[in-house]
Amino acid sequence: MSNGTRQEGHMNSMQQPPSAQQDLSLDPFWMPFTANRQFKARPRLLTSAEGMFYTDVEGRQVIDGTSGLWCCNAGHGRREIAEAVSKQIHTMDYAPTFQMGHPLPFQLAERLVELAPAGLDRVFYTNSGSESVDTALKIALAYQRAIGQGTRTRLIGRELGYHGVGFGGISVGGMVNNRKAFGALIPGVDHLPHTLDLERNAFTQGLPQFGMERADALEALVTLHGAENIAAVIVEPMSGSAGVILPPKGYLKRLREITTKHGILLIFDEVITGYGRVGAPFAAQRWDVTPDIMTTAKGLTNGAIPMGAVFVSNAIHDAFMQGPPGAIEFFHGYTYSGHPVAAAAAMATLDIYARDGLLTRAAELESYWAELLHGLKDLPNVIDIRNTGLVGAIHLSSREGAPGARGYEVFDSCFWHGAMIRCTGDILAMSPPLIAEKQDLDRLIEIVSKVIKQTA
Ligand code: PXG
Repeated sequence: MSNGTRQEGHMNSMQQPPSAQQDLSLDPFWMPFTANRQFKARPRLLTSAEGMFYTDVEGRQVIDGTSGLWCCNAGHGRREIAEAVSKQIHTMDYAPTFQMGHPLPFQLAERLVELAPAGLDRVFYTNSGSESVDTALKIALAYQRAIGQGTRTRLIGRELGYHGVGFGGISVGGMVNNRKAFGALIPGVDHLPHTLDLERNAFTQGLPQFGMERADALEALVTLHGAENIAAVIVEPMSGSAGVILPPKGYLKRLREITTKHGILLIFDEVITGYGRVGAPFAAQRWDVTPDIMTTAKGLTNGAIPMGAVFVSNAIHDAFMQGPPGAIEFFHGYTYSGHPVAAAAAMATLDIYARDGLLTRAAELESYWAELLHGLKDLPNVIDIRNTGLVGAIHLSSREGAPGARGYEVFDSCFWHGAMIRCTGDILAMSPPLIAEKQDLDRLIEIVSKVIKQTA
């Protein structure tokens, strides 16, 4: 398999010794959101997963501090999901949902709307968070047109927002590296200011006290453009990817008030916050603010099979159901919208969430988790600690001239010490599976604490 010219990306004895991986070529796979050359020089390779733990190629146990990528909320190796997937793939591997149907996505939608905030009674399926976001933005634009508000074409996102990687998502998103190489993006987009405020809010447990007034920037945009030109505002109730940035107290309610007042749709991107992460099925319920559209993915299938779901209010859905009944109402959808195998995985996942009470478990663990996290306050280079539900961030100061270096080193070293966390710049983020026991959280924080102390 290997040849002399491509040795660089192969695992050899200088790198990792595992016998089974000796022949693995690391070259052809161009890895996403990864420093490919750095990774391939010393790969972190996982081979199996059970409960709270991954096992790597060397047989090392690595505690999962991030639920995969914020998606394996019920932990790993859930037999019920594997069995549901296997049964479905044997019964019917695939069936279309364009002008055809099969029962599973209907049954799933019925269960999903029971979990969702009251009023979000319609579900549109996608395969990922990025597709959920682009779907939501398209629904918002087409809805405004359907109700005779066709001048409402502008979209508003937020600085530091992450809404996936489609052109819609990066246009409303606010993380510079995800945008700057990709041209003009979609036109007519503005951004609200983000709500990270270390000066006023550092080391707050739970939602920060200060910053609600940052929602008023929306009024300024209405004054600038005219409400009649604005279709929708999209925000993550809690920004995950940018490093766990929480909504200040009263902020989301204020956004709801301003959007309602001006006929602007409010979209919550709950790709991370959905399915129990912040202590309720959705952040909308935890913080008691109901959007018009809600995007989800990740935890919907416990990460086992790709699937996303966009929740939409009846009013929005009904605005499309006009004209002759033989007309297609919304020219949008994916080959795999409502895929039977993904739907089966989602049904089994919802069964687990319900049976084990996982969608509210983060609320039960929240204060224990907060105490553990905030116990790291006095470690070197720690400038803020943030938490809600079963999410936490440790914000490290940046090394002079090398932003992100310290964060990456801690992340990498944690892995070799047996804990998987995430880093974004110099912010360490954690979101353990909702099945975590207190001793799992202890173990995770112990490793992170040790590594922070060891890292200059
Ligand atoms: N919206 C939000 C709020 C997200 O967090 C997406 C959309 C896109 O989802 P897909 O399924 O297209 O990736 C996300 C994804 C991290 C991390 O470490 C976060 C995400 C993905 C990968 C890593 O913070 N969020």
